Amino acid sequence: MELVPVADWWRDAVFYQVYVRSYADANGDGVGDLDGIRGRLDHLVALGVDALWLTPFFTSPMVDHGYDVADPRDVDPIFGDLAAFDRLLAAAHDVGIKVTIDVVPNHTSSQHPWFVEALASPPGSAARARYHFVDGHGPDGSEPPNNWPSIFGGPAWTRVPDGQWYLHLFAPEQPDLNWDNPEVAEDLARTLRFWLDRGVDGFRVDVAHGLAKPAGLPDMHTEGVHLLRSEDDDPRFDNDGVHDVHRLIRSVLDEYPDRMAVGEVWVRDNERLRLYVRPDELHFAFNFRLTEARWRADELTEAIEQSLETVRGTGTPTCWVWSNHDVKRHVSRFGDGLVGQRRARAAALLQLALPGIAFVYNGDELGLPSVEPPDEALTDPTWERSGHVERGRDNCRIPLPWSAGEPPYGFSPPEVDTWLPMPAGWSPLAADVQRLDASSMLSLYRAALELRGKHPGLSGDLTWLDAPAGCLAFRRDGGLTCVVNVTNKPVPLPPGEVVLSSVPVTGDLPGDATAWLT
Ligand code: ISL
Repeated sequence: MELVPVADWWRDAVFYQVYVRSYADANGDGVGDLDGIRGRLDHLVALGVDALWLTPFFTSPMVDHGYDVADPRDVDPIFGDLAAFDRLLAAAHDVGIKVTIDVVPNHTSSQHPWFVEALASPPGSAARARYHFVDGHGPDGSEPPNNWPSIFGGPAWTRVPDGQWYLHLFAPEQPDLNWDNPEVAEDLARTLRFWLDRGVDGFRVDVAHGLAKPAGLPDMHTEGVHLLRSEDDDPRFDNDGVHDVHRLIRSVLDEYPDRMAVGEVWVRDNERLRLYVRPDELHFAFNFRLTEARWRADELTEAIEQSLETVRGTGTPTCWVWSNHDVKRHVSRFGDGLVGQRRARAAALLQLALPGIAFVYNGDELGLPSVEPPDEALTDPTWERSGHVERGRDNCRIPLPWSAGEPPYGFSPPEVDTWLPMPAGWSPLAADVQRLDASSMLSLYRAALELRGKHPGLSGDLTWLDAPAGCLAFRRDGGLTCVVNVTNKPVPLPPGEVVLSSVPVTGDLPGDATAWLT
């Protein structure tokens, strides 16, 4: 057979985000791991995804569950070792699934050797210059250098015994790197090559809009600033220097064929967001508008139009995401219970009919809701940092239920406490239950991904069609029409044959439902 090179495999790929702690636990310690993912690759093959995004599995004290990296070129023992990673990569490639991994260039762990050295070194030293060590304000320097809050709560500055302060946009255990220091760039390039040489297919760049800091570290207005999010006028993020970092990342990736980088860019302005996907920067950027839209036709339409507008003329596809490990799951955002499930089914068919890239967060395919653990079980640093005001993101990180029964539903051995408690009542959501049920969320995802992979109707651009009030309708150039009824009343469908629908359709399209027609 002649091998035809496939251009830009990621352009219409379906990525599956594996939150490594929560996907599958092979060694039975209550925490997911790399061998666990390998052991459950069959689920991903059956689902039909093209690529994985693995959240950080690097050496880490786990203050922010791995987003505090002490060694970016090794595997934390809780997740396995480099050999386990290589085994997973090989196994995924064997079944035709690409593997992309997180890279965390905004900060390190406070236990990274660089930061340990910085603490042991005097103010003004080369070791301190890899981070943002600054003298404080006030006669004795006892006030922080500026008024920035940390994203997780509390100030973004911590004072060290000799009187200097260091910057951490996240937890104090996550000191921000100084991207004006060439050593920082060299080390990132080394990390990228380390994993590229092992064979990874690409990277998800954490806090891709952070990295560069504004000259003089000016104060910000703090009124109306929320934990765990930022607005476009926030000086902590989206500074122009960030683009140098993305050009560096791209230049390294360009040394290797067929690799890509996607940035976690929380920037809402289209013009500003578009800058991240210039030809010598990120291959594509997350667009988070769907995570912020409510289940209303006007908000969904606006989110889609703006997402398409962001990339118009750039040659870059847009990228659709309902949920990830940082936001409340969309089943819950859309109302929980049967209503949330029903809307999430409609949402899945909407997402998978849109042109571009789709990210499925582990558990989306099972229709998992967000579940708040009890206070004493919370682990997100935000809970402590906010003085128990903001519960944080544990609710969307509960381990996956694999088999029917009681917690931990086959995630870990029965007697083991999972790292976050799994709720009662998840038996119907378990993967082995849904696998056998043609009407399950899992079966819907499988059917949609199968069609997406082979149906010519799902190619080309999108054209909006007239739709009844409260509905969305569009046609792909390839000929498939997608109609989403965001109301709770049936609406007539346009002529055509229904090839897939989120609920059974006989005639009209019921409320909170999506149909694909040809
Ligand atoms: O809007 C934000 C700032 O602009 C925040 O949402 C921020 O982008 C986000 O919290 C960054 O998240 C990523 O980096 C964090 C980690 O805790 C998250 O899990 C990760 O997705 C720190 O590494």
